[in-house]
Amino acid sequence: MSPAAAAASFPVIDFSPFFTTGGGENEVEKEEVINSIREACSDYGFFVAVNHGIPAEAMDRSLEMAHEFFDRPSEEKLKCTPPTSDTPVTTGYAKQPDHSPNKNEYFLMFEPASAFNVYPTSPAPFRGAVDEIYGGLLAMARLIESLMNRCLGVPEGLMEKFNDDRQWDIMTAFRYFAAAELETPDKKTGLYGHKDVNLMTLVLQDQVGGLEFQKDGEWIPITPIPHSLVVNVGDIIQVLSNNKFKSVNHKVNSPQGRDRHSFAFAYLIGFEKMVEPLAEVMKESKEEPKFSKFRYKDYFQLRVADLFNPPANLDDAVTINHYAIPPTVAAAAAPAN
Ligand SMILES: O=C(O)CCC(=O)C(=O)O
Repeated sequence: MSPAAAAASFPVIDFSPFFTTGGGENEVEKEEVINSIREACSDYGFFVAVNHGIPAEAMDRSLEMAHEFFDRPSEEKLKCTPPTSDTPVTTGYAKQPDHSPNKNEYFLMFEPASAFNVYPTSPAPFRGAVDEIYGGLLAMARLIESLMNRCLGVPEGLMEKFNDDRQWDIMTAFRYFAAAELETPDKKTGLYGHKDVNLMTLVLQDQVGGLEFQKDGEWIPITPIPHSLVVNVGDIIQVLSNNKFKSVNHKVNSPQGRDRHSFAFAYLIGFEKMVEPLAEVMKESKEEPKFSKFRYKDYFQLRVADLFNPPANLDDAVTINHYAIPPTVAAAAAPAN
């Protein structure tokens, strides 16, 4: 789908002003991008980024490598698991267990320098390709974070300073299995509806489709735009922004006829960080805090437990509302001006 046609269904933001040189005119265009991000993050909780500076060839190469890796026999893929797992999530290859509502297999890694990563030895160019795309996605996440900082009108660099630990960002390559025509609807969930337990997620997807975001109760299919990135707000930005930006429910439907491949980059914060609405955001908007303070690690662990052992009723899964302050209590807790 072309960016212009897609823009009728969901926000598409052109980042080229940040990747081309220009005079004062460029500053005006950059400001327009920032306004579009502000609108998209508050109205939709997501947007699609085009002309974002990650080379198209690097995106194609990483998807191609993921394709080749997942096509290898199971015994070979299963060699790609760490000897022990003392990390917040386990790196390497895994397939969702049969009882899981999620019908996919995946390869997960931390930053390329992490000693916890376990890469396959074949295809040989796999490591170079995924390390390269990791670098591109991280750079883009950092740019978007700095722009969100501006959107929120808080002092320059505040979010970047708060979010200064990069060791646990997670990139996952997914293969979603094609569903057979006659399978029951519960077998057609590539990834069940969820909001992300992070600051934001950046997704690079192939042209198969299946990713959907919810807005006002309706599911919006994100028809793939070649070489675009899908960016969504996660729970932590929702808390830091005191509900100005919304973490968004999304899911992946199992594709028909052929498998779907994607890379999802989860931009996290340090696990020991205490999270609460930024004082500067509340000062700016003169609002009361809408969430109580919590340690990121505690929330992350609750969410990961649900992910690997989903409750029988998925509506019972833990969400960020676990920490929401009911409006009447919030009003009473507000600092006196
Ligand atoms: O693979 C995708 O397109 C989406 C992945 C996703 O929803 C996630 O990582 O939270």
